[in-house]
Amino acid sequence: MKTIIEPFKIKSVEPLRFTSFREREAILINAGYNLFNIHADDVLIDLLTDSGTSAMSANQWGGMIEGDEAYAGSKSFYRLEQTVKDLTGFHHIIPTHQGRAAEKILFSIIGGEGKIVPNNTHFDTTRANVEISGAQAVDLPVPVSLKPDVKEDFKGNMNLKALNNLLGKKGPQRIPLVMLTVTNNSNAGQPVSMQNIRATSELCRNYGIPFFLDACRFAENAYFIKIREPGYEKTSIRDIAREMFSYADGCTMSGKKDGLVNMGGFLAVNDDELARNARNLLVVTEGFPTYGGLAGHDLEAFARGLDEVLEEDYLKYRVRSVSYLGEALDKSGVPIYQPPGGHAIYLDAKAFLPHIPGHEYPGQALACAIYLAGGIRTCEIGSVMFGKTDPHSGEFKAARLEMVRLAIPRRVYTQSHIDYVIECIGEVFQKREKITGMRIVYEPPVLRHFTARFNPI
Ligand code: P71
Repeated sequence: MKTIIEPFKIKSVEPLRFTSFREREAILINAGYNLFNIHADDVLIDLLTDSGTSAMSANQWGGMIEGDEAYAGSKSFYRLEQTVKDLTGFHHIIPTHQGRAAEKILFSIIGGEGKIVPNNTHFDTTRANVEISGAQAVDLPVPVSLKPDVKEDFKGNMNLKALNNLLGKKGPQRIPLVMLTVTNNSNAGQPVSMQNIRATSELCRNYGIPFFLDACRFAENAYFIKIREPGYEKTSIRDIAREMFSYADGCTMSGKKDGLVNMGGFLAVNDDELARNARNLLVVTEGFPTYGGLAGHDLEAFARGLDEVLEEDYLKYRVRSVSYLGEALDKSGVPIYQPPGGHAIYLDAKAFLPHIPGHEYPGQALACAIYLAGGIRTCEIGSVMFGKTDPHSGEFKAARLEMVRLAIPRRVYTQSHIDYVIECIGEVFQKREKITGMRIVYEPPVLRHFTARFNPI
């Protein structure tokens, strides 16, 4: 059969609430045109993020009941620890409540003034945690990643030439670690090839610099390697993932993505002293080293999720259903970042709204227009998230790309939900000339996209 179906059936359902166009107009005004401020109840299809929004399996829910709530030495922790060790081969597994807590601990130890951290592309929280330590976060994506309409297999790759230059110039004194984000979320969820992971690792080794993965979406990345990279067609996803981790000295992980859980994360490292320092910080901010910031039932569900996510039927459905959305939008003429990523479709807001300049935030304008048209919540990944306005001179620095992300929660929406999204965005595209830009009327000092407020121009 050619039809790829959801490889699950639905046991428990959650009703959706419909709102009218009029209601949504008022909701947007109240929210200061920031979709993070909208009550989830007022959202019909929520594509804000794929983070922590997965539907858990019956097996995971069963595990929640069995979760061991011991303060120290929980059985569920040891189960998670073993699962992660089997998968990654790392020596020390340090649980945290989510990915950014692992980042905070890692960069508090190895970051600091004068340090530089290269990454294929930092995601927002990673960048914030590097910068808050006093260090500088440097993005080194491959040049083709800046071309939304060029279809290539591994547009998430690290720019090895640029990395080599930087490592040669600054060396291990200034660069405490190199990170590679798989898949590359800020670059449209594009995968990184095994060849690129291996080469990045080798470069780091030559300079004596530790190499870490930001592993949030490691399973989706492994699946892309399987279907796109010669030589991996017959390798199991687990073995591909193991090989990916084998090149690294550690990783940060948000379990809220490919861990298939609503809360959870970890920091994994090989270095004994780094692990000791991390656990010392952990007890102050997160909790005892056998639970981090998590309940026993979270640890249990996380361990089970990390096994389930490696199932090939699941990953085939996952990647195929995301590209189904991308292909349909493309057919309607809607400009998307090509090719479709693993967890999301990214609309190219610059091409969608060529009449809105960068400093009027075309991505934010488009995200609001989509909510207004059909109650669909998306996320701007452009100059609101990654641009900057100098507080003194008022000078505006744009992000490299202006995008709106349609992130697909795992195992949550069916094909007809996605068909509704396709129809709605097609309609917005027909009426795109009417959409106007946005002005920021309030912004906080860091991670402004979460709480900024806007007005249409
Ligand atoms: C995503 C998120 C969560 C998020 C962040 C900002 C705005 C909206 C939603 C989180 C990531 C990530 C990567 C590559 C680390 C984190 C932090 N992504 N690295 O994509 O994508 O993990 O959320 O568990 O703290 O929607 P955390």
